[in-house]
Amino acid sequence: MNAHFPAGFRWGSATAAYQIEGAAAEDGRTPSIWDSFSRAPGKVRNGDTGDVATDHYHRFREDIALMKELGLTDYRFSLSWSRILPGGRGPVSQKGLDFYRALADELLDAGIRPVATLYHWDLPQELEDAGGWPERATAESFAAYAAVAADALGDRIATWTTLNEPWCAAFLGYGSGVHAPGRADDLAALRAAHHLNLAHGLAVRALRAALPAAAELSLTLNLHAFRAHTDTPEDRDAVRRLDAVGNRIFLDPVFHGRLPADLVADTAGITDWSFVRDGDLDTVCAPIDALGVNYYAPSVVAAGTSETPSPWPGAAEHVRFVPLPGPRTAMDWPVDPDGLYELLVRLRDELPHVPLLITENGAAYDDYADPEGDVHDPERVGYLRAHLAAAHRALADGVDLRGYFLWSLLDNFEWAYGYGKRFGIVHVDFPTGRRTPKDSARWYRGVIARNGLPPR
Ligand code: IFM
Repeated sequence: MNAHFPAGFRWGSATAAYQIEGAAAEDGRTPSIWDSFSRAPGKVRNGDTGDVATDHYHRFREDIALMKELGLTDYRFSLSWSRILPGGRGPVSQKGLDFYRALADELLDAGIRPVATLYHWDLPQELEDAGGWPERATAESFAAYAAVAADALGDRIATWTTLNEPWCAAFLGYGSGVHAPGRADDLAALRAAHHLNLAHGLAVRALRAALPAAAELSLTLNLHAFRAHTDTPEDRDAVRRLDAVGNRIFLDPVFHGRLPADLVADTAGITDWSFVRDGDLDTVCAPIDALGVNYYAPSVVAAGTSETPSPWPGAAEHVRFVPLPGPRTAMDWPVDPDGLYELLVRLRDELPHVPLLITENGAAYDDYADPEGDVHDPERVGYLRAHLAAAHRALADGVDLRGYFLWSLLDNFEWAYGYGKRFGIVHVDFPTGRRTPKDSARWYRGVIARNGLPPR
């Protein structure tokens, strides 16, 4: 197959601050909800925390050298809010800003475009103590933080993402409680979703005011690829419900300035949505330059009932998830590249004028360094090849896809799974911090060098 990508296609990899930086209490950084959650007994496997993680805070130069070796054109990372604004608001930490300045400079020197995400789940604990994302004030604080970051870094960083996967922040953080801050409250989750949308819109306004006109602004969503188990009206309605609370709860406000009417009806037993104020939805739908899509696996759904507490308010009592047959990753997620194609084509049809980036895609496997110090990960290479082929098929079918960011550069802190799940194309020996590129890193380097898939 002659799968070449368009000239200028962006080849990146992605990480997030809490998952890699470490230096949790250094240079003025204050705790985030993940520092607290990972210390709460039983919340994260093995009691792992991000205190040290991959120690990227001290090793970023070595990591950027690895990125340069790979030939990355772009590197997607997130800023730690409480490293820049200890406590989430108020005085700025110069040392925090200096770290990201140095990181961006090193990237630019290596010829790699920095792509900064403002929020990848690490809400400053003080803001959670004041109510967190269910409260409107958090969205306002986020806009102030966005302005600070843009003022300080806008001369070096041209590509900005407001939020990463607000669905997870709202529904895993406040709905099922399996992520920080660990609250299980349907109303809080729906309020959080709206305030995350509002935070995005307010931040877009703040970024536009502070950044040069050419700056590229985006939002990253983990859009769900749902398939009905059968073609019955009941199973199709299960998809509709999940699509409302999983996808359209973000897509409709951000791109159309409205709440999905069926979502409002489905959740009427939980809320009347009166926390959405006049003008909010206009703020949320401020124009952006690209949509980031994170994709790992699809879900097959049928009419039924899900376990509670569930991250699907208004849908959980009406849907059940049907396991997909076939290969699975170490996360027990199915390997199904067609889901990526389906999602991209849907977005082509629904948002024809919005350029797309795949801002995360990748797989965890049980990798280990063999006695020669090599890490052979043929399953990951297979996963990546199949998903890039699906992305290429989408391009051929008219999807305006501008780039691909592999998750992840390094093995890292995989949230509630701690260090037990390895997504990196570079192996990290956590006790020593030693980095070893896996076979998949060499394979990805080949993809980037030829701007296409190598022969098998
Ligand atoms: O590690 C996470 C990342 O932080 C957000 N998207 C999914 C990845 C794998 O679970």
